[in-house]
Amino acid sequence: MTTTAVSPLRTDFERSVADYWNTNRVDPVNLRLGEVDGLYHHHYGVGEPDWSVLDGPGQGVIAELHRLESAQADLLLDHLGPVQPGDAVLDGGSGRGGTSIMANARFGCRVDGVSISEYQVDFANEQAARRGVADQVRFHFRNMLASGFGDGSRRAIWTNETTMYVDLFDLYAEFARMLRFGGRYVCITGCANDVTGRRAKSVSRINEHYTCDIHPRSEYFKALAANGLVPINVVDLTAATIPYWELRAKSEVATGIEEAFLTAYREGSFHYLLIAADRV
Ligand code: GPP
Ligand code: MG
Repeated sequence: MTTTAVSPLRTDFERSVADYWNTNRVDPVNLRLGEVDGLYHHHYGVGEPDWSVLDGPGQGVIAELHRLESAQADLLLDHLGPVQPGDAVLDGGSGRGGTSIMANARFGCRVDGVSISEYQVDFANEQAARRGVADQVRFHFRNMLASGFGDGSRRAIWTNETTMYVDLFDLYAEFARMLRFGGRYVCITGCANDVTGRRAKSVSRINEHYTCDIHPRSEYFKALAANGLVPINVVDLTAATIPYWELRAKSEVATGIEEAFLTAYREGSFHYLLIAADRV
């Protein structure tokens, strides 16, 4: 594990977030899916499920949920652009490492992941070592708001469902500093609908469940524009993620948060969005 001399946890809020991820270790919805092929994700899924898995043993449902989550990470990577083996990229809020390991497998690039959960950093480094890619994929106990990588050092940066933990203006200032000119930023996130979603109960429930603070959609575009990040693609993935939640609600690893997501997406108070932007 790589640590910085000064703790990356700067506020009580950050300490409570780190505490959530450090202590929430027995999470079958993430561990059992990860055990399918050793890619451990902390994000949701997209695409049409094979509903026939519901007629078979529970393991079939687990494998199908995992396939949809890996499809989500693949979709994110599709938007990163032509990353080359010599490039360095950054995973902001890298969790147990799934997206980072997939990025290295696809592009052969150097990947750094940062997380404020020491447990997650250790877990993810173990996965990289197990796969024999620890020299190319490294996870660090650092705060993505001040991760310390060099100016212009990154060909691409992504956040896979992690931006609801931070101030977007601070985050994109830091990302803009590290991205080289023409570098790509890709975000997948859940965000509140400015039109109808700011005070939706279902969104509040999600915030409470994960100790996060979901931003309105508008905040993303304001913060990107303020930091020289120009959107090239915006994809509303809401319809593509609803079936994942429907399948998850029927699975043996449902956590109880499924109905809140389904309600929020169906009532339109909440969107699942992919945003790709270029550093200019
Ligand atoms: C967690 O994924 C993801 C978040 C905490 C971000 C919140 C996402 C939104 C779109 C609002 P996870 O895989 O750890 O969650 P779970 O344990 O429920 O599968
Ligand atoms: Mg999960």
